Amino acid sequence: MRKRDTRGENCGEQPRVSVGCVVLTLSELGWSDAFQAQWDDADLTPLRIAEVHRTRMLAIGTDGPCDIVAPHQDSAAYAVGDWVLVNHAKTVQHRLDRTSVLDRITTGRDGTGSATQLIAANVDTLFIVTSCNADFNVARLERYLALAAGADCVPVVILTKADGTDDPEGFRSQAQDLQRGLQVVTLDARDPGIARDLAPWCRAGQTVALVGSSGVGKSTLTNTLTGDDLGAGALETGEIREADGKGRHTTRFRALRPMVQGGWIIDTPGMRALQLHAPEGIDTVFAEITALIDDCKFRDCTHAHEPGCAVQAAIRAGNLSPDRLARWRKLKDEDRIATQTRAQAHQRRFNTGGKQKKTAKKR
Ligand SMILES: Nc1nc2c(ncn2[C@@H]2O[C@H](COP(=O)(O)OP(=O)(O)O)[C@@H](O)[C@H]2O)c(=O)[nH]1
Ligand SMILES: [Mg+2]
Ligand SMILES: [Zn+2]
Repeated sequence: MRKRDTRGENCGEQPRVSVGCVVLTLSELGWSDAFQAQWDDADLTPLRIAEVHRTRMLAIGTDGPCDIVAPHQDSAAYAVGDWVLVNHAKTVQHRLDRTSVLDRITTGRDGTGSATQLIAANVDTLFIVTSCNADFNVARLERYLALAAGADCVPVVILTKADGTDDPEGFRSQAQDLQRGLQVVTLDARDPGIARDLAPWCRAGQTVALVGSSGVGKSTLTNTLTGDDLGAGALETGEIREADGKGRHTTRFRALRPMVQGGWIIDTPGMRALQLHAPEGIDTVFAEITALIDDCKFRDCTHAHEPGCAVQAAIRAGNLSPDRLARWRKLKDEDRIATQTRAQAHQRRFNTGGKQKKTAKKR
C-alpha cells in the first residue's frame, strides 16, 4: 500500500476542478486529517458524494464531478457528504468513517416497521432555523439541539424574520438560554449581506446543513448563501420522479451545493423529519440537569418526589424551571422509545435472516 499526501491549502501541484467557476482541492471539498488517515491505497481516488440516487451517485473530487456506483448498485448505505474511495471503474471500494451523521427513521406505509434512512454525513455545522414569530418554540429548539449534539454537529440557531419584529433581542436571548455557549444569529434571510455574517461557518472546506419547520426560510437562506435563486452555479440538480413503483412521489435530489463563501450546504427535503437519538445529545443540551442528577441521593431517583433529590432542590431554589425539567423528561422518554423501536427493527432483520442488511462488507 502506498500512502499519498495531496492535501493542504497550497494546491499548486494538485489537479484542480471547476464546479461553476470555482476550482477545488480536497481540503476545499471538506477533506481533513481524519479522512487522510484512512486513505491508505494510492490506487484508489477519494471523492465526496454530492447526490445519492437509488442505483448511482454523483461525487466530486479534484478531477471534477463524476457518476459513481456502489457495490451491487445499492446506494442505501451512502449519504450526501460521505467521503468514499473509488477504483478506476468508479466503483466504491471503501466509505471513510464519518465525522458526523444525520439520519431519520422511516416507517412503512402501513405504519409498522421502521428503518434508518441516512440523510447527510460529515456535516460540521447544523443551522437550526426558526423565525422571530409564532414558529419560535423552545421545546422544538431543544429537540434540534439534542439532535445536533447526538449527530456530532456544531449547532447554530438562526432566527429568521428579524425584520418582522420589534424585539429580535428577546428571541435571541431566549434561544441563548437553551444551551451553554450556544451561538445564535438573528437575520433577514433575504438579505445578501448575511453571507458575511454567517461566514465563520460557511468558508472553504466547511459543510453546513439546515433543519427547521416549513416556512421559516430554509430555502431563502440556502439561496442567499449559494448566491443564486435559480440554481445556476450549483451542481446539476433538479426535480426528479423517484421511481416508487407508482410514479406518484416527486422529490428533489439531496444535494451538496457550493456556497458563495467557499463552503458546502446540504439541501435536502428529508432534513425536516430528522430523528433524535443518542442520549448524549440530550445530556449535552440539558447539561445543568445532567450535572444535578449526580448529586441526587438515590441512584435510581426519578426526580419527582424522592428525598435528597438535587433536581427538585434546584427547582425549589429557583435555579431550574419546572418547564425545562418537563421538556427534558419528554425528550428522555422519547429517546427511550426510539431506542426500543430501533432494537425491535434490528431484531426483525435478524429474524428474517438479515435479508434487509444492505451494508457491503468492508474488505
Ligand atoms: N420578511 C422575511 N421573510 C422571510 C424571511 N425568510 C424567509 N422569508 C419568507 O418566508 C417565506 C417562506 O420561506 P422559505 O424559504 O420558502 O421557507 P422554508 O419552507 O423553510 O424553505 C417566503 O415567502 C420567504 O420570502 C425573512 O428573514 N424575513
Ligand atoms: Mg423550502
Ligand atoms: Zn433526583
